Amino acid sequence: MADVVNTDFCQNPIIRDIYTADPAPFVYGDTLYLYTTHDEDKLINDFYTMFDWRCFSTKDMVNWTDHGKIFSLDDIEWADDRAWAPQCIERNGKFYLYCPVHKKDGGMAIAVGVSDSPVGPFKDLGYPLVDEGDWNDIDPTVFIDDDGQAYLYFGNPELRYVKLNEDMISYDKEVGVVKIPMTVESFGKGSHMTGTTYGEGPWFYKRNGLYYMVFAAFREGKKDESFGYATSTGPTGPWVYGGVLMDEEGGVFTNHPGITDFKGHSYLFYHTGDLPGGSLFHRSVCVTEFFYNEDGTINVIPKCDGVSKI
Ligand code: FUB
Repeated sequence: MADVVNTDFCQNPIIRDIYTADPAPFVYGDTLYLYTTHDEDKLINDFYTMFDWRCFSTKDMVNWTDHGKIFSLDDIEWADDRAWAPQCIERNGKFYLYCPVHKKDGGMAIAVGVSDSPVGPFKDLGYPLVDEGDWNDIDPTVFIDDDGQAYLYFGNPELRYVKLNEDMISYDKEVGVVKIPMTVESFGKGSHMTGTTYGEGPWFYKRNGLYYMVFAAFREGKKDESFGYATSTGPTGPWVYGGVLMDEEGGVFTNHPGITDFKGHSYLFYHTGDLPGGSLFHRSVCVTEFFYNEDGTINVIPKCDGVSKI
């Protein structure tokens, strides 16, 4: 955990005793819960070595509680690897943690853990929620609109979504998996496989009537991920590219955005290689406060030392 407690400042990286990545904030009541992935110290095959998901919480952005391992590959009988970027949401008193995993029979798919508490324990459905049989099914981001319709967006290199049913553990099979048109107008001209900047790690939310899609981006001529964003007047697009949200500041190949408002402040969570021993496979979660322009646009957000107590 943060080695600075009971002061007025939360120093980045927030979590300092293990490597964490892919931050997913979730505000419930007076508490901000932060779900993360966990980069193991010891690598297998010199690749992402990630077996479980972690949760931390705070009421003031400075004092953090470590809730430990709240869901893991051991809880998902049909998965064997890659406990990757999750997101949690609540509906009707139940908490749903959407998690990409590698299936025992190959390919990536999206699992759902269900719990009565935001800090788990989460119980797997017993089968994947989204399983298209390809490698695109990663990095789920979930959102419930004002009319009650829930959406789960996900994907690398394509952004896709499903309309979740009220139960949050199934989706509208008639609509199916919808592929968002990967155009330069929506995601900017970039160097990822679709020719746009959109890479992975989408983060979907709505603010003041505008829908935001923030994502990890590949810009032309850059080797590491930055963040970009697009906006829309509807939950399913059309998306209009808004520009760069954060430059290639992580110092490692990946980055992953998580955004929330909390007690009157707007926060962007991201990850870097800034802890001692940091690397592409040993990342650490950070946070910065940021501000919206009056028209809803967001200027480029710089990486920072940390945030103040609220
Ligand atoms: O952490 C594993 C993968 O790397 C995530 O799913 C991606 O978003 C990237 O951060």
